[in-house]
Amino acid sequence: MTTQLEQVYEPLNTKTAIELSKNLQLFDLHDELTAEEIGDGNLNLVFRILHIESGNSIIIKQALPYAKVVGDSWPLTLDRARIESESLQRTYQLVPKLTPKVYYNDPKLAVTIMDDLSHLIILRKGLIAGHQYPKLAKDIGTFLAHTLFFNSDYGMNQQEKKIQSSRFINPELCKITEDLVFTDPFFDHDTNNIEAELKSFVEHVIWADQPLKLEVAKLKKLFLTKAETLVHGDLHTGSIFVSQEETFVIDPEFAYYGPIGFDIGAFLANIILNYLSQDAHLSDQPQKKAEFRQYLLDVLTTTWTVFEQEFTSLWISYPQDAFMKVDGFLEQTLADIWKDTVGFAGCKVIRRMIGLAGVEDVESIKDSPARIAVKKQALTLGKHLILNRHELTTIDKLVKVVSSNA
Ligand code: SR1
Ligand code: MG
Repeated sequence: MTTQLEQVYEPLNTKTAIELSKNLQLFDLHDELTAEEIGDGNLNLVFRILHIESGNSIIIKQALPYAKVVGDSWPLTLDRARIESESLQRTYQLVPKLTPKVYYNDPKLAVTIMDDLSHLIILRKGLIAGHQYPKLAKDIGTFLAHTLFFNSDYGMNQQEKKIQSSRFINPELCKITEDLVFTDPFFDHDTNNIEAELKSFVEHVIWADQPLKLEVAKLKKLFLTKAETLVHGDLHTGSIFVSQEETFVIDPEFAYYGPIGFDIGAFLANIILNYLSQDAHLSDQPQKKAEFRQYLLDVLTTTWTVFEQEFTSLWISYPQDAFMKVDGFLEQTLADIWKDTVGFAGCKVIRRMIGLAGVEDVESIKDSPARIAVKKQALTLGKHLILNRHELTTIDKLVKVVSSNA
């Protein structure tokens, strides 16, 4: 399908976004449409196109050639839009109920057109408001098991996996993660964003700790080298839409071939950060705080448990390698995934407290001493996860550490 706009890249506006959707015959030429730019992330434009009469709507997402969060001084590849589109389409093959359908993508325009999910809420916002989502943990556990298994050498033809992995070489977005998650927060780097009251704590507890740095170096090496599966690459609670009935994972522009534990660790870390933040958000409602925090702990447990059960069942049903029937190999693989998960979760917790991009869960705490207290707890906990990941061998042990640190 050709469009008038596809030859030259230029950022869309509400008018050209409507034109594009009509040129693509996603709506009729004479339909009365509205367009709204609703992107609140760090990197892209997101337009919601609505046909007022029928209520039908679509999302047009367009990558900008720079990081929106910083400005045009930080150029960023448009190829991430292609990677996001292809990742969404692959994921839709595996878990169609948990990922939006892509209707069109144009690598030159850096555009992906997909289902509009704006009847749902971004999980981070729902959790900050103290809402519980009964299907969330089972859905995310299932999402993780199916996507991480079927894109790996365990669940995909091993030659096809090599070919597929070549389409997900994502050096610029990986570099953002290498810097902002694994490197910069552990040194006095100018990308960090540290509140004045926290600076000396960070100097002593994070930057001066050489054993911590050694463990982070090992985790960064895993991120750099362990090309196990196609990961989402940025699976925080801002990348998930939810309601009481539905769960959808969006935004895989950081997708690449990396360690299985990376996505799991990212999700658990963001649940942990919300858990810690509720100390402040629900400080005047102790009963609700206890109930909501128990819900979040259950999310941690159920997510991992469902992942482990599903991954095991897929391993038994669809083995791609003769060694997968050897006693002990599954158990060893799961133990390695879990250990990586805990370490990555620790890095993700720390980066959100002192790195370039914070999280609303914590930044929205208005009371400054309460916010600093949560950040200190998070830094202490993140460090504990990294240093003790070899001993924190079960989800129950992790949950105990989270609940006893807060
Ligand atoms: C410059 S991008 C900052 C962060 O936003 C994304 O969601 C990723 O987490 C990235 O590290
Ligand atoms: Mg994102």
